[in-house]
Amino acid sequence: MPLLSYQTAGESHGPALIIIVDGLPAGVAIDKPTIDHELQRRQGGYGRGGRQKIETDAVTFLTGVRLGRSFAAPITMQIPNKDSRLDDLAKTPPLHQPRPGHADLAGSIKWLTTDCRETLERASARETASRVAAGALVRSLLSEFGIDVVGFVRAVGPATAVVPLVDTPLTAGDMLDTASRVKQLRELRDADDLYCPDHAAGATMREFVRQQKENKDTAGGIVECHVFGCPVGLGSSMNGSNRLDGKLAAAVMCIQAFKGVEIGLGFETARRPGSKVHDEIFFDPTLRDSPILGFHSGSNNAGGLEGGMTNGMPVVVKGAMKPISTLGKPLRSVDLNTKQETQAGWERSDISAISAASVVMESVIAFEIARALIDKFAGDSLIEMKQNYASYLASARRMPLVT
Ligand code: EPS
Repeated sequence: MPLLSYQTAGESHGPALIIIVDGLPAGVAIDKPTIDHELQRRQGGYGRGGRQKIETDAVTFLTGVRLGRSFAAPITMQIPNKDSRLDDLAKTPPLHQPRPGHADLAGSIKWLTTDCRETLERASARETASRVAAGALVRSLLSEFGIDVVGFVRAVGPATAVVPLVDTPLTAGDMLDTASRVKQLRELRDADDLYCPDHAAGATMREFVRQQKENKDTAGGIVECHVFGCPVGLGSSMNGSNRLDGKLAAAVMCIQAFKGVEIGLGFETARRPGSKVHDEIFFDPTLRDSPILGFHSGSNNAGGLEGGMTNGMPVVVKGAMKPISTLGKPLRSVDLNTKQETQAGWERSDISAISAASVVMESVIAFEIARALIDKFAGDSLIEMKQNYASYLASARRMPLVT
């Protein structure tokens, strides 16, 4: 049985983006409206450039779906590019002036060409539409196990959002009903065109982005993602490569323009004494039948991950996105043909894509969690996975087990 994986293909200005997802068990509902909705969210947000006015991203399924469900075959999705012009040299000319911060210089040298176009077509954040499609596809598997993922913009420029719904530690009782919390968080986020649930902070963020536009500059920011409902024990501490925190960090760091990732309290853990970092453990017998099996904690500094495994608390991941590297007032660079000082090339771009980045991060995290879920409860079909899940929880509740 293959582990869950995905592969993307397609250039920013080629005919289409292609996504192949392999390893989804049989019987998972294919929710095209959710996938298309997430693609549209990725296209939105304050500070986006002209490309998003051209495209209306939506998937077409080419393989692996029958009567609205998976049947364990590889699933191929296609997203057409309306702005397709890869071979049109008049509209898509060679670019010889690498943009500082972009893949242009390293890629051109790596692939032995002075035309940065070939690197940038694939390095472009247009590719993130594919990752959003892959992540949105597996959300219907996660929802079968009561797992939900929600991402939002935490900080831009001088503003940092205050979000009591996730900043206040969840009580044991809260852990039983995270659905209403997720719903409220989504509503607050979706009411803001920067995808920030704290609307006062969102207004300051917008003003910062607007100023960058005026200055012909760009903005980055911090995005945050919470995963509710993970059972205890996804991931493993047996080998570094099986640790879920490492996999999540890799997935986030692989997003275009991301420069940092934190889990839970992250870098702040390094500054505090142990007693102010580690989450104490309590047991409440009335919660024994819940997915957290009765164990809970008054804080979540670990961000739901200890020893590379989920511990039942929400998984919390933050990612730092640098400012977009195509500047309206270009930085200095060197012409790859003449080696003379020049200005960096200019391509149509965004002032800020931080809102889109929150959707992309949510998607890659959803995919990693789905992969870990399939690793733990492996089955060829959803029915088998659910039986394995129920049997695991039943055994965990019966502990200490007599063998
Ligand atoms: C993007 C598509 C790109 C850029 C942007 C994000 O489209 P185009 O190059 O045709 O304008 O707008 O990509 C970058 C910022 C980048 O550095 O590549 C998208 O769909 O998200």
